[in-house]
Amino acid sequence: MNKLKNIQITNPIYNVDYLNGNIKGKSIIKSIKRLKDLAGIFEDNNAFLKLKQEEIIYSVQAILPVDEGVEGGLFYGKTILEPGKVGNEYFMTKGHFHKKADRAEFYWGILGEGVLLLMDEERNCWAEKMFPGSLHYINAFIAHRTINTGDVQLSFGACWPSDAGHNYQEIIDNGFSARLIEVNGKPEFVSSQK
Ligand code: M6P
Ligand code: ZN
Repeated sequence: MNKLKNIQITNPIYNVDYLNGNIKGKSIIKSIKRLKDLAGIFEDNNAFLKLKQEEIIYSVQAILPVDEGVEGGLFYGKTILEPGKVGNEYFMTKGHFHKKADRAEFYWGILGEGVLLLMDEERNCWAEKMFPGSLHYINAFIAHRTINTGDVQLSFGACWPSDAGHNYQEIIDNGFSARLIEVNGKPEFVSSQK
């Protein structure tokens, strides 16, 4: 047996705190979405305008080991979505199709409870429950949005191809065909005008 002295065991570049999903390591980017960044997403615009526009609705931490758009790499993210509502509609992410629409993604629940809203290109919607340990395979060609239905922050992880990109325009123009609102203290889907 020859000893290989030139192979070192090093610490990994990234770490995940398993209690809260926080990621640590080199060049992690953070982006914040305030209420004002979500104009046009919620149905009740009067209720929207009455809320503090600077309020943080969600923040994303992400590891981008390669440049966005590069084929073959992976991105890793963690999102914290605050609890709350605009009128009777729960706080949610903008949601998107992928720019390269044939790219898939994994989401998983870390803390809190919520709903993953999914929509195909024919605008058919369905939804999966999110909770600590839930795991969601989001197929290619499927738009995805997360919704916090609980009283505490919803944290979830994500992993997606580095060349997937985000197509927000379709959602800004036409929205999802279903909205999740609170009725008698419980989430219920209603059809969406936009
Ligand atoms: C996850 C990933 C990211 C996405 C983020 C927030 O972390 O899907 O790509 O940016 O959620 O969602 P959105 O881009 O729809 O605001
Ligand atoms: Zn995505």
